[in-house]
Amino acid sequence: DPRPVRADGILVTVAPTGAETAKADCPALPTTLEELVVAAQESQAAGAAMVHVHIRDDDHAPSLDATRLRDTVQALHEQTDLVVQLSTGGSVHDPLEQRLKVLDAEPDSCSLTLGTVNFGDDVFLNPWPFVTELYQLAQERGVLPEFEIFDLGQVATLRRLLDTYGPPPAGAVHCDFVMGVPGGMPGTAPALVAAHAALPPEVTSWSATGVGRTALPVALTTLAMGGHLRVGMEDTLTLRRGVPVESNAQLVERAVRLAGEAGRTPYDVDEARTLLRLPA
Ligand code: KMH
Ligand code: ZN
Repeated sequence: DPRPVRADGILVTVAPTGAETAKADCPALPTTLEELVVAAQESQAAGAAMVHVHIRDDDHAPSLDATRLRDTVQALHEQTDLVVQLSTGGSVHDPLEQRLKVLDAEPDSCSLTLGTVNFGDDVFLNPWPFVTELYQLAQERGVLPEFEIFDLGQVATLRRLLDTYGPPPAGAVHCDFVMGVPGGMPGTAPALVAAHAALPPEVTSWSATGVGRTALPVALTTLAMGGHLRVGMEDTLTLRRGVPVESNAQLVERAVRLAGEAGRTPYDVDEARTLLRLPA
């Protein structure tokens, strides 16, 4: 049976880097391992309990290098207490085979996007056979999948996935709505209400994030609905019009402040592990 978790808590996930922003355009973006560890430590101190990780190579370009991924997971485990989630989405240019190999780095959790979606001028490819292979791999390896939902139809794919392959390894069905991507669902209150209403009953927890200028409306709607929050420079580079984000911790601090006004305080890492049914 799942352990109980505090009802007035909130899971804050930080997504510090992503694959879309160039270091040259945003020097504050953590692209080296050292910068990532500092961002993760500061984010944990500010109230984050999980980190969603994309790594970069020596030229600050997105990478899925196996050794680098392993070293990153190890460094984050040694130097923070955060739940470490590796992105299997990578960048829109990463081949599917390489995205499956991400699990070899033995993260606590991996992202698992439930379908293909236009992504600006590009396509973020997640065909059904890839989704099922990644899901079965996560089940075999005991890695917690975080189901990423970019569009309403992807909720139906979660239904099909659970019906066909059964529940995730430890039973937690954790979803994250990524809203406001050009090509996906808009980052608006009505879109979040509709997507949330369509979730299967097996879902045990959910968070949401809005990219770009939708960050704040999505966060406020999520708090009103009792969901959890993902924030970070992967999704948001300005605090408000004309005010650049200086650090990931700044976005975590804002999320914690808003959650506090809604009567909720951040889960520490032990509580987050309870919520996500990960080993203590
Ligand atoms: N970079 C996007 C193409 C994920 O991390 O799983 C995909 C993405 C989702 O960021
Ligand atoms: Zn990502």
